[in-house]
Amino acid sequence: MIRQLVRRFKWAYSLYNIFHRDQLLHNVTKYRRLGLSKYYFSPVSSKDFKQVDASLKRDRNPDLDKIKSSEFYQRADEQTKRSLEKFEENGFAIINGFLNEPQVEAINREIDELFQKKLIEKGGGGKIMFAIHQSELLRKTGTEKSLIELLSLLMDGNAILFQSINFLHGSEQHSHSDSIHMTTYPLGGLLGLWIALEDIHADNGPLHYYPGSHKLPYYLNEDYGNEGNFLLLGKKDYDEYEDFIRQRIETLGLKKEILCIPKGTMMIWHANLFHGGELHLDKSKTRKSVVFHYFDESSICYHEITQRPALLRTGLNHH
Ligand SMILES: O=C(O)CCC(=O)C(=O)O
Repeated sequence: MIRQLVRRFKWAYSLYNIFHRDQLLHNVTKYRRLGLSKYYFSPVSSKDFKQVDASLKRDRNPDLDKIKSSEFYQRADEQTKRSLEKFEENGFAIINGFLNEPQVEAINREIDELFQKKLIEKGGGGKIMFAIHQSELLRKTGTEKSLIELLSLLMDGNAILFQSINFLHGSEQHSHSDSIHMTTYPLGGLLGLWIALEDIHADNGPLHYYPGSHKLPYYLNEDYGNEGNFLLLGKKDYDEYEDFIRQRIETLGLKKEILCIPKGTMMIWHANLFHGGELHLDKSKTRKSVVFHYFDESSICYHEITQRPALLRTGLNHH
């Protein structure tokens, strides 16, 4: 009981934030611009933005003409072009042959080597977090100029690489929107990008997603009774968020699609697209993949559930 309360005491995270001042200071001018009186170390959640003056709110409007004249689009095959054109409508785009076979193999080799040298490791849920800090190849892949230009246009902002997650096996993660984990103000300032690092079949834990689900409201703390109060975080477990999303999917009769794709193919998803991992049925197989998450540089980014501002490391995005 006491442990629970201590874990929910949201100001405890502020101490952690104080030790990461450099990665959080950028928020202060953003808070000021919106008329919010917050310190760089303060908790932040969607509730804080309800008080923002309506005239300061901004929508995101990706410009299809600019997307079509981007270098990335111009280079893409016809199927990929059609998919990019439908990003607004579907909430995702599938990019054929984003990496070729030697590029995929080189990344897999580098990941193996980093593992052997114990420079990266598997954490909870089999996730290998932030290999971009160790792997130059991954970092370069995720920050390639024409890709960043495309992502910036898709999010109508300035995309910066924030995080990578490598998987060797299917995540089996329940359906969710990334906006509960990496929320932004204004909403929609995030993109997920998923690259198959080997062929993905029905039995090695493919990704699933719900086309069009990004148009639903952004379901945040308030929607599943997890807002908490001035001192404490909400008391709901993450399972309850997942149950809430499952119920929305059932009630709305959303249709799931499953992403079986050859290695090197990439999917880009919208900040609010419901997605997750199918069961990894054949455990004798691996499912190598990498996810990159990008934030819009001018947005405020935070973790809605724990109300922690996201730590943004500089330097990643320049090479
Ligand atoms: O790779 C997967 O199976 C799911 C990944 C995912 O849902 C995420 O990174 O948000």
